Amino acid sequence: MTQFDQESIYQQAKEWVLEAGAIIRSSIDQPREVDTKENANDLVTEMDKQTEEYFAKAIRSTYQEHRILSEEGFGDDVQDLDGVVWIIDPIDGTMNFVHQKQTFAISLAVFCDGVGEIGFVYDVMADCLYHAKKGQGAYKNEKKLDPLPESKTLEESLLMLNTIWCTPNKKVADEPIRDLVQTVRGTRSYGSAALEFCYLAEGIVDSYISFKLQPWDIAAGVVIFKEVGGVTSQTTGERLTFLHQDPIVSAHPNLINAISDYIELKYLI
Ligand code: 2AM
Ligand code: CA
Ligand code: CA
Ligand code: CA
Repeated sequence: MTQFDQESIYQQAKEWVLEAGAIIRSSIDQPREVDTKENANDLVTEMDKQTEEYFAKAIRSTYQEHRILSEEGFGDDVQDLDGVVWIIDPIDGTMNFVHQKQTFAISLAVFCDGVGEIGFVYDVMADCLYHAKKGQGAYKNEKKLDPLPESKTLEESLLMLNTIWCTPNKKVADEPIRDLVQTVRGTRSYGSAALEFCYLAEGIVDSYISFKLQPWDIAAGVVIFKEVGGVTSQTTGERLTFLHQDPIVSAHPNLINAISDYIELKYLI
């Protein structure tokens, strides 16, 4: 078993997350170099790269044996989760960062032998830090978050999803999604998966479905949400891989049951 000093790594990671966030915040109004990746709406900026490089340098100079799984290419070629792996998205919600200058986050998780031990999601412009250590509860800044309520029904819940999936779409079976949308009280879409998990943890929204999230989009949020009793799995019911893109559903277990009763989640992918 790998040695893991949860408290000291947590304190070090927190310092780096707050520092990286302060740098982004101080340059929010500077002109951006915006490039595209897989398609015209898949954006990346110099600040995504600069921030990831900041974390990679800091981690490598402090923890030589740790590995990094991250979005923008400064990490390692990670094919398994043995040992200590930092899973990092330097800016989650790049479209929000570019267009709205708010509602984006740094997402940083530390896993040990495949187990999520530490999660940080930092809403940079709000200066709001969501954080958790495995087994010790989830926090929004200094405030401990309450366990999720047991009794909420689908009809009184808010569902987060990408509204484009409710329109005819070759990749996703849109009819069950439309039925679900018509059953819940309302839908929301915030544009940052990491923050969406934190809103679940806060209890201000209730369930989340997304089809193509990467490990760095979800790792920290999953650690945080689990601490209030939330469950996240693949839409097939299988465990998350944290190694490649997974279709995910996330909610209190009772709501996950209600969603899977209502529509066959396995048909959604
Ligand atoms: P990103 O901003 O780090 O790319 C947007 O709905 C959410 O989905 C964000 O968390 C975004 O992360 C994530 N996402 C994952 N893959 C994406 C892609 N190919 N294009 C746009 N957003 C993506
Ligand atoms: Ca991206
Ligand atoms: Ca992301
Ligand atoms: Ca990103």
